[in-house]
Amino acid sequence: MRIDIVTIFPDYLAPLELSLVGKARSEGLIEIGVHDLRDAATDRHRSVDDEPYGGGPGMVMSPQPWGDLLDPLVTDSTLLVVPSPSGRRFDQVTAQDWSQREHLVIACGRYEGIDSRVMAHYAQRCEVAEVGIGDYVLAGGEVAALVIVEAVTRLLPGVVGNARSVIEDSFAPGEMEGLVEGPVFTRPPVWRDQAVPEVLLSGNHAEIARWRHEQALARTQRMRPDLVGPDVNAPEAQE
Ligand code: 6GU
Repeated sequence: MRIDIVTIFPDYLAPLELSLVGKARSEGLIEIGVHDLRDAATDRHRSVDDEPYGGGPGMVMSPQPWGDLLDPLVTDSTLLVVPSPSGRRFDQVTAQDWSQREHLVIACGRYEGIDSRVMAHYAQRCEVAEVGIGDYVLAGGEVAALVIVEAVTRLLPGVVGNARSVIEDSFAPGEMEGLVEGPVFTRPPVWRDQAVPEVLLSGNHAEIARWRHEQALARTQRMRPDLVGPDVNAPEAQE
């Protein structure tokens, strides 16, 4: 897979040289290109934004630099990703889907966003997806691009050493589908008066799997009731 990222802050994407994504790049499991939008500006100030038509606060990113920079990057098999707080939510299912694509281009907007005609134009040439990463407002798409690249990269074959850790992730389809993960423990067996739950030391794998599922369900009910609906065993649900 190849991912091209377009931004006015290429340095913001330096973390993509580190850790899991950095290793996947050096092993040739993914190619990532970072492009400075200002390289496509035509005036001596390298401007990429202008005042919004119709008035209002802030600035809007001009279509010309976007068009000039994206034209040579986009093919009909590209998925053009536009991070935006007004996009549909980026989730694990989306990450799974995108990890099968051959080419993503991520267009990071700043200010009040990118002139809407850019998305309309490229929607005629390739698939375009506007996505947000949560219900809060960031200063630009770069952090979302980091999130998307990491979530997608770790799903590529050969990137995560233990394939089970990807399969058994929170939100991943399978046994724990729709649940967040429960608590985990490692040595020592007692730390500051707290013992590791007995069942995990029992060696009974069926019991352990059952316990983990119970814990995952309980934690999901507590932390993410939106994922499982109300707990019918909770005291306030009785009577
Ligand atoms: Cl993708 N961009 C910005 N600017 N803010 C966000 C977001 C994206 N997702 C949530 N908030």
